[in-house]
Amino acid sequence: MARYDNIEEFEPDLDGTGLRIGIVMSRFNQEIGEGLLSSCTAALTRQGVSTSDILIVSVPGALEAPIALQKMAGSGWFDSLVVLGAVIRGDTYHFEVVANESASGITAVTLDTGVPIANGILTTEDEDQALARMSQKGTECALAAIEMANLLKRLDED
Ligand code: INI
Repeated sequence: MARYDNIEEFEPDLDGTGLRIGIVMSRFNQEIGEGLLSSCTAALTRQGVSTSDILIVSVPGALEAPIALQKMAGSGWFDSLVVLGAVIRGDTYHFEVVANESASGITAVTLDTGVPIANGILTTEDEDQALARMSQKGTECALAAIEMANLLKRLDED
């Protein structure tokens, strides 16, 4: 339903039929990664993405995610990518380095390649916060990946 008369608007399209989705999961804080992955894959298939059109790869930590995403984006096979993981504050400055560098690397890949990436790297104070957020964040990322793949296809067509 259009918001305004005489102004075209693309509605969010959450139909995952035919879309090819790549997922990169960080194994650091693996329990959180697995929780994110489970809600993400469930949401993708609920929206119509075929299991044979999903590829899951894992990396040691969030800092390794951007290069895996870059390779997958460059393959030309994926309509959208999702990155999942958790960076949990410890006692050292390393938290800031991992949280900030992984996020900026992920943004650089998506803008350099034009392939949408849903960023599901949680950055939390402790493990409980990450456990509380993982199910919703995995679902959100699946929906964001589908919506952005469809939006970019639509913008290419018109
Ligand atoms: N990687 C994460 O994914 N989460 C973290 O919380 C984390 N911390 O806290 O150190 C983390 N570090 C590992 C890092 O991503 C790299 O794997 C490592 O530095 C080797 O390059």
